[in-house]
Amino acid sequence: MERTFLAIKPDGVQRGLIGEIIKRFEAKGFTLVGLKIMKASRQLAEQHYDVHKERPFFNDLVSFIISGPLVAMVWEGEGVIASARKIIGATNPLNAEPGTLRGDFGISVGRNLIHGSDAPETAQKEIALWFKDEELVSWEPSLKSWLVE
Ligand code: YYY
Ligand code: MG
Repeated sequence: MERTFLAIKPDGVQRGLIGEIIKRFEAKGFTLVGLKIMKASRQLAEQHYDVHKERPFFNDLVSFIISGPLVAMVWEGEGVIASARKIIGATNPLNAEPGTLRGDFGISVGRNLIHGSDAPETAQKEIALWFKDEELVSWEPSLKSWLVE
C-alpha cells in the first residue's frame, strides 16, 4: 500500500495546528502508520532537503526546520502521495487555494506549515530517513470497507 512522509514544521507546532492538520488527513480517509514529535538535527534536516542544497534559501530553510519541535508522520492509502500534496497546497501559501492547509493557514513561503513527499521515490527515501522500520505500525482500519470498494 502506498505511503508518504509528512512533517508538521516548527511553525505548525508553535501555532497549535497539529490537531487541525492531522484531522484533515484522517477525515480524508488515510491511515496514520507513523507519528513522533522530535527536534531534527542539522544533519537530518540537511539530508532531508539535500535536493535544495544549492538554492539560496537552503540555509534559512534548514535553520527553520531545526528551530523547534516538528511532527514527523507516515500516512498510508491509495494515492496518498499526490492527494496529500493537494491537501497541503502550493509551496507559497499566498498561491495556495483556500481549503488547502497552506491556503487556509499560511502567508509566507518560509513558514508554510507542512512538508509532504512529492513522488514515490522521495516518499520511500524520506520515510527511511525519518523512521526506523519498527516505528511504523501496519494496521487495517475497521472502517476500510466504507472507504474503498
Ligand atoms: O515541496 P514543497 O515544500 O512544496 O516545496 P519545495 O520546492 O520542495 O521547497 C521546499 C521548501 O523550501 C518549501 O516548503 C519552503 C522552502 N522554500 C523557500 O523558503 N523559498 C522558496 N523560494 C522555495 C522554497
Ligand atoms: Mg518539496
